[in-house]
Amino acid sequence: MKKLIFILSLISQSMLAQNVNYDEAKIPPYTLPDIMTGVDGKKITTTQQWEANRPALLQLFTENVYGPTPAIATKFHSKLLETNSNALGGKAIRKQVLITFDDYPQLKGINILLYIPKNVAKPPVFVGLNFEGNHSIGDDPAVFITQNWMVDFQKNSERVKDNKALEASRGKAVVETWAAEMIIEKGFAIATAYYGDIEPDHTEGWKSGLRGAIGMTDDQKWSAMGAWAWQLSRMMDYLETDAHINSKKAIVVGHSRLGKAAFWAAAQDQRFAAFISNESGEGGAALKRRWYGETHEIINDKFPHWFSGKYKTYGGNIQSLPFDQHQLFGLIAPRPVYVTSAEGDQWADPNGQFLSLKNAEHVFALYGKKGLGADTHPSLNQPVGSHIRYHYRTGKHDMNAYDWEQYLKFAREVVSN
Ligand code: GTR
Repeated sequence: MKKLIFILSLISQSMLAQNVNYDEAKIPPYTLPDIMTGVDGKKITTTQQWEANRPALLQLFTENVYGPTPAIATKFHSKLLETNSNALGGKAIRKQVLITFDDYPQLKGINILLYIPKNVAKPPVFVGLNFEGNHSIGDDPAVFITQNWMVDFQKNSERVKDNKALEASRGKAVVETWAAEMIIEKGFAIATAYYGDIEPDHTEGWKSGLRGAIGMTDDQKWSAMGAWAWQLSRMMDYLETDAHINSKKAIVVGHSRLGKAAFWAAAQDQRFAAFISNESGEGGAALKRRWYGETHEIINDKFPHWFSGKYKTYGGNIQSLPFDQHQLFGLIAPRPVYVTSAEGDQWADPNGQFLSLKNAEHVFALYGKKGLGADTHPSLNQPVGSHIRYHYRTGKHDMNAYDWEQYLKFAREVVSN
């Protein structure tokens, strides 16, 4: 009988999970794993104990979500392909740097576009991947147009044809905004690269991307998210060599799926000084156990290449996941974190993103860092918190100028500490 009830509850859980819920009152009760209990089951009360727990917790996410990052033994080279000291109306230095890998000539490399403010010595930098190519983030005519495979996000054949970007797509990114002028004006640099440089974002993309190049034959062992996070760390390797940049103040930022990738990069790579999650949602900032918006089942069904095989085994039984996303924030502590949601993006579960960061407060508190200063989800356009911050803005699923205004305020505090 007990077994039957258990099976029935699994079936009903998995039926729920295929549907999308937008009603807070319908969310079945759930219990989050206690963030202050280590993977070994022992209570954590000190920073030393938290840090001792860190590798095992990282390993839990590695094994269950992204797959282990393979040891990629190859030499990287960075080459300055183009530079100009009068970019963005004379306010910035532009650099286009290509990182190549000795053993994988089939990968065209990572093309980093940098804008560096001229009036600041060694400025801090925002690092992030973009969806539609470096040339799409602004109308700068000198930025190279990516030749790599691209998702036709806009369904506009004048901009992207046969999954290749055309000149007409210059400055026409609609998926996210990179407010380059505003960022430069405030004394920050930008380093961005196209995520398709490392793996084309489709189910077979792994074959022609990094995973295929290093000889992987099982696409479920490591994941596209793992590969894109790896790309961010290679960008960081480059930044450490660039005398124009303060790589100790590198803030990794990402929107949506690229927010999910940036989250994993920030958790693994402690060289990133802070993390900004722009509407990263399911598989990103949002709590996995909440049945609201996109579900575990839907994301893995639609994007089977984003996460590793083990992750999929939790389909229909998400309560058995040995962690939840608040613990991924714990892995970033004590570094500052900013999480955002939008009214028009219920798919990403705004309250689930808020609660996830909220439930990580205990770890930040160990380091004497203040929490969000709010127990419940804030109203529209009312950012809360300081060292860890959250906002819920009007508008749709996007990274827009309002977001950047807030990020710049946050970043100023990050760099002054
Ligand atoms: C959606 C996906 C989300 C989010 C988004 C995006 O289709 O369901 O998880 O990642 O794409 O990247 O814009």
